[in-house]
Amino acid sequence: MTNGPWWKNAVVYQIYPRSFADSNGDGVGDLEGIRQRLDHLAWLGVDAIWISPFFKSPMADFGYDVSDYCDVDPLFGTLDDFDALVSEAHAHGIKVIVDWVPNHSSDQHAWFVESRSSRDNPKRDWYIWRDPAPDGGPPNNWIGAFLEGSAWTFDETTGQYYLHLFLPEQPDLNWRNPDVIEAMHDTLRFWLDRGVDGFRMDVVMGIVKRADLADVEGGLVQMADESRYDPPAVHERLRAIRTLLDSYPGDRVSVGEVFVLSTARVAEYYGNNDELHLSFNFPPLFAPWDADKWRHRIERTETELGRVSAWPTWVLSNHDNARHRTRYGSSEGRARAAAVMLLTLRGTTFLYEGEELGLDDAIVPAERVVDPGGRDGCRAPIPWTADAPHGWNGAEPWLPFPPAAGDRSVETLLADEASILHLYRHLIAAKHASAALQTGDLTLLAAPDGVLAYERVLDEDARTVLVNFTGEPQSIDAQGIVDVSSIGTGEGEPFSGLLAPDEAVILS
Ligand code: TEU
Repeated sequence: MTNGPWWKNAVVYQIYPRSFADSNGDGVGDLEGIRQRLDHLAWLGVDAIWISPFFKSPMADFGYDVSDYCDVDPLFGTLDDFDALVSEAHAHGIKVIVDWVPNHSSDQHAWFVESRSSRDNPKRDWYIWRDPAPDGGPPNNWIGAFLEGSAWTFDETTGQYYLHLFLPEQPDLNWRNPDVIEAMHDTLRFWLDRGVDGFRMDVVMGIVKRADLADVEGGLVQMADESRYDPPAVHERLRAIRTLLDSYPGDRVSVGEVFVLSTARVAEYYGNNDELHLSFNFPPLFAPWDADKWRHRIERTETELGRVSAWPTWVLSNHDNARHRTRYGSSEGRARAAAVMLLTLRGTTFLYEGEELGLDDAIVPAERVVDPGGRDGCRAPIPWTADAPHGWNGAEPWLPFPPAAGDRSVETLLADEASILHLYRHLIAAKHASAALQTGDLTLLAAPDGVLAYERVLDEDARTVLVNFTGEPQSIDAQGIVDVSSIGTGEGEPFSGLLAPDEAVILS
């Protein structure tokens, strides 16, 4: 309804394909499973799906270790399945965003197999190889994510170390090598030519490392610390990627996983409207459920991104962090209030599969732990039906179900008009129906302690949003008709001036 590229007003739904829907009964979700659930996603009202990696992979990092950027792993299906998914998604009015992992490949990728075969192999310089330090140890003090050991692994055959910011099975590509840049651009073209609408770009702020590979401070928090990277060189790579994307018709979008914990720094990666179209902004995701903290995060986002006219994104959960319901004390009331806030903040909304069911993290017993990064809980399978095995017919799913899987299944919540699933649907529809909620300015309003209040305005269209972060009733001086209440009371009536515990409302 409003002008501008589609992604500005979009609600994007992240699918972690292993855990979404399993069509062939092997206990792992697949592309055909996603295709079969498109009607449901269209009913929910999402504009786009972002699918976490489904490319060929030995699965050391469950797909974030890619051994062929231009093929589908047999676990998830085939390229034909992907083409069918894209065309049916488009027929449902749903765009498709795929996950691009440019920082590193799998150690099983043909490029790395060649690179490690000899020091003079033509692909040697496609990865980052260095001699040992004088004491024989790693070339610097960088730490790799997840295992928390050195980011360097020694290769016996050629007597050098290779760099991996993540697992040893995820060697970092050398983005200073023009052949690597060209080969990675080709992988973008491959999916663009197949009709994808954009890319989520994995750890994209780190693709070029500082030239001197010097020691840095900070140990385990290194991932979010740009001192290991070369930001000016990264910006240059991002401008080339933007030019490539913009050369295709139809507003293909990039959303960067810019894992830096300062919104001012995140803003840099939008460039001068010539780098990323969108970037995740993680400081709000890491904020606790606290009205003051959220007010501060919203202020920072408005100011810092506003400075460079960058369009914000909002996300509360993903496949790397405990689900927000769990983080906020496993409270359904808070999960509902958070949904009202998420869908009414100024920017593109990102949902993570299962948050619309109010899922908590699964409790994963030691013998079923599979992720070296400790992220299994938020990756539990989606319960589709009330009765076990919840639509996962066949093999036991690769991870245990989340708590109360039957009560929070799609089937159970669909049948209950008051459920959180229906609330998400109402909220998505409310966003789509209001120009103010889509592109209107956001102004924070005065509110009692524990309450967050803001207004969204575009021309004649205005909405007021009130979020009670406390477990107590709160009175607040605000006028309007209740459009949506997180607890479903008083809708269509004038606002009473009283918010129930954990209640959030949209007033028009
Ligand atoms: O994540 C990168 C990353 O920095 C996060 O894993 C971060 O360390 C974590 O969120 C801390 O809470 C991306 C992917 O999202 C992740 O799944 C991959 O494992 C990783 O890159 C490597 O590809």
